[in-house]
Amino acid sequence: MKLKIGITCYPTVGGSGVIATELGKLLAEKGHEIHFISSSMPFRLSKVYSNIYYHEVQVNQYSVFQYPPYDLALASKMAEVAKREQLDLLHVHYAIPHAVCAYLAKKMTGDSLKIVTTLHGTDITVLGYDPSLNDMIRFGIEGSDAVTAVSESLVQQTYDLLKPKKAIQTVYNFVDERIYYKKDTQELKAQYGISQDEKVIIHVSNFRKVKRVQDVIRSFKLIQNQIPAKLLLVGDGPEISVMCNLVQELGLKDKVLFLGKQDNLEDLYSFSDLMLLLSEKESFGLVLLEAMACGVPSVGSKIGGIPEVIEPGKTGYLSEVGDIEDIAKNAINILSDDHLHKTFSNNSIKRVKDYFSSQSVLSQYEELYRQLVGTK
Ligand code: U5P
Repeated sequence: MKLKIGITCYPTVGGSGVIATELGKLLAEKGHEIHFISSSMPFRLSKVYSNIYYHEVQVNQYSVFQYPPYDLALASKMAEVAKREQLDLLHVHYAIPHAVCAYLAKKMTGDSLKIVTTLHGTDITVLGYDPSLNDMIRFGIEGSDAVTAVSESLVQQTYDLLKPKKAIQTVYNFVDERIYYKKDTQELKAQYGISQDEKVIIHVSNFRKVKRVQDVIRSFKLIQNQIPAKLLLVGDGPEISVMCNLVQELGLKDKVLFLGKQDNLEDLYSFSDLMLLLSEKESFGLVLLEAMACGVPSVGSKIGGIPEVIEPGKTGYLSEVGDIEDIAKNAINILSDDHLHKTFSNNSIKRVKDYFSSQSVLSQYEELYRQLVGTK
């Protein structure tokens, strides 16, 4: 059964945009017709697919409006595309505003269009606490035909916070194993001026406060006291200059490399020895999964969806948020024992294959679509 699927996401760098785009590509490879409906081109859609279409949402600024009506422009674009292309369903990523826009589009097109909403985190963990948005998020969830969330923890948090009368199913994030696997990138390691005997610790994020990059830097300080190591900080965001100052202050300038935003992260993961993700809120932690797929063990905080990704004592360790000493102890444990490191590395690759493979996640979404649309 081949379906016509509209996909809406925030196409900026971030886990939800990556997953929405990767899912669209995988669905297209299975023969489904995919229509991305968003304000700009999803960022990882870098080549031409004959069955992927892109419909840009344009927001006009009329003088009668004090604010550009993005939500309404998106809803009418969804309705227009759904009608013209005879879409079977809209799969939207983020409840606010996308699920609500999809609901409007459904009502505008005669009610037969199905809506699948995937919750990625911020819509619940941040917006869910805003009483002025609470009812709207719940409305978006309850107005969807099916709702998924990227971790058990996010499902639970959604029920606790919003108490929606709707079943929410966990469908984990995934990585494309054709891209994320361990390659020989030792040459690249040398180009960064990192010597063979130095361990490489990597952190990838959007450098927002919630990621607690200061904990990455402070625990690295303790780690490099005991083990020759370099820290790669990848990504960009509001905290970057604060972090540059901290590195300077701690005398780590020669050991911390700020790489900014990067593509082809698999090349960097491939010569890394440890991933640190020490956020205070994280609904999943896609970068952990990407690193694991490249054989990198990890230390993460014991919050949100991270304990569903890292298997403590097998693929890495969990520490309490902000417990720098424990984080450093766990990191040193992995980095100082080659045998343990190898075991964790192999276990990481296996865990991704067993629980987060693209094909198994793709099948779960396809099954969900089939249940909604029936057999055509
Ligand atoms: N990302 C990049 N380049 C960067 C920083 C992040 O491609 O410089 C990607 C990560 O690879 C990941 C996503 O897929 O953005 C961030 O996921 P999350 O931290 O929002 O879960």
